[in-house]
Amino acid sequence: MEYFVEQAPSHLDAERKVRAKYGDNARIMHHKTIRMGGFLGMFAREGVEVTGYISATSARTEAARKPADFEEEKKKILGSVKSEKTIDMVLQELKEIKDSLGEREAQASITAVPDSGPHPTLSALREKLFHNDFTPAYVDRVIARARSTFSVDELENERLVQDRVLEWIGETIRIHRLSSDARPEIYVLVGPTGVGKTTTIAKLAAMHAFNGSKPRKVRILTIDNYRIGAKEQIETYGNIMEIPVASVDSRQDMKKQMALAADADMVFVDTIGKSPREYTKLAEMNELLRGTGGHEGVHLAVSATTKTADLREILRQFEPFGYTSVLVTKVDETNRLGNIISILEEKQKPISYMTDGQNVPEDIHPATVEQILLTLEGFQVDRQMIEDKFGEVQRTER
Ligand SMILES: Nc1nc2c(ncn2[C@@H]2O[C@H](COP(=O)(O)OP(=O)(O)OP(=O)(O)O)[C@@H](O)[C@H]2O)c(=O)[nH]1
Ligand SMILES: [Mg+2]
Repeated sequence: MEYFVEQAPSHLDAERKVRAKYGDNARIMHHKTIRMGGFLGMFAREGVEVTGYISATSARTEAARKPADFEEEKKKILGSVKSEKTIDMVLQELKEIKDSLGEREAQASITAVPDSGPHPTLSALREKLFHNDFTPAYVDRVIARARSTFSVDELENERLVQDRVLEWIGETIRIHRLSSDARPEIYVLVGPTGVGKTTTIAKLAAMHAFNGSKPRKVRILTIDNYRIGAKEQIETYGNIMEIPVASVDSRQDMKKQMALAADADMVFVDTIGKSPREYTKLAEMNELLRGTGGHEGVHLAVSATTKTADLREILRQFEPFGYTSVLVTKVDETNRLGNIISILEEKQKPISYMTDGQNVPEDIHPATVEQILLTLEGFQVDRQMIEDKFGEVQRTER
């Protein structure tokens, strides 16, 4: 079997290149993102490398051609043989060959189930999904579903296809809303270093403390006493917003502070940024957080700019905290949320809030399916349709 490896700037270009070079029998098995061009590692651009093989489905045409050739061969052979006996033997042999050719033809017609390659609408869809950083497994599932859902005529209607696909993507997004009856309601934010936890805690505290006609009595706790300036950072926000801030450094201390905050409606807890690989420190912090009375209110902050593999790792390493939702920060720094959508679906985790800037308290919004779909590049989102489908039924977890 003949194999090939081709590189191109995009998936669509790679598919076109393969079709042009190897024809319709080329089958792409694997694709990966690579760095192309550049000099000494600089100025390299992102591209894709596809690997595949040339399918043998052309056997069908070969087999179809054989019966005609067979008659010619028969004439030639019969013309060259002398005795009757020899002719009988040759005829028998020819019959056997003919039977075996018939089998091959039947076989070829089975293996050559019409596979005219991907429809252009599906190729374009695949390209758009990859462009938005959806994982290969997610893309394959969407394409397989599209292939089995749409007729050839429907595939000609790109708008219809993309509207349905947006609905499918929307169905994979789960939304979490704060709806605890506990008083005070506790919101602990854990996550890797520098994702924006402290800034987000300040935004959340402000959002609820100055909630128009329904202001809530809010407290902030921080367990980050170790790094220079960390405590001051959250205290500065607290002072400006006139929200009390206290620091905690042990499980007992946490219990004490929780008792002191018994009159509050909500307690927001900022934590120390931890690399998901600092297992011991993560365990210590987990122990300290138990002083809040449980895991109910733990949420994980991840940055929208995190690489897919790292995202998967972070969600796994913070699992012992029993986080109930994921809060996505720095959405303003990327236009590609496909990796977030794919990994949250993979891990079956809901999303609660999204932050999109450094301004406190403005740059935070409760996540909605519509808002997430609107970030996708290359898709025209029919807001009314999405609102009708997902507006009311924002699934909640807890
Ligand atoms: N662009 C952008 N920057 C943000 C956002 N949220 C926070 N930041 C910035 O990210 C940087 C880190 O924010 P912090 O709130 O200190 O992050 P942290 O997770 O508390 O960091 P550690 O406590 O060190 O783990 C700051 O410069 C913030 O202004 C956001 O939504 N968008
Ligand atoms: Mg911090």
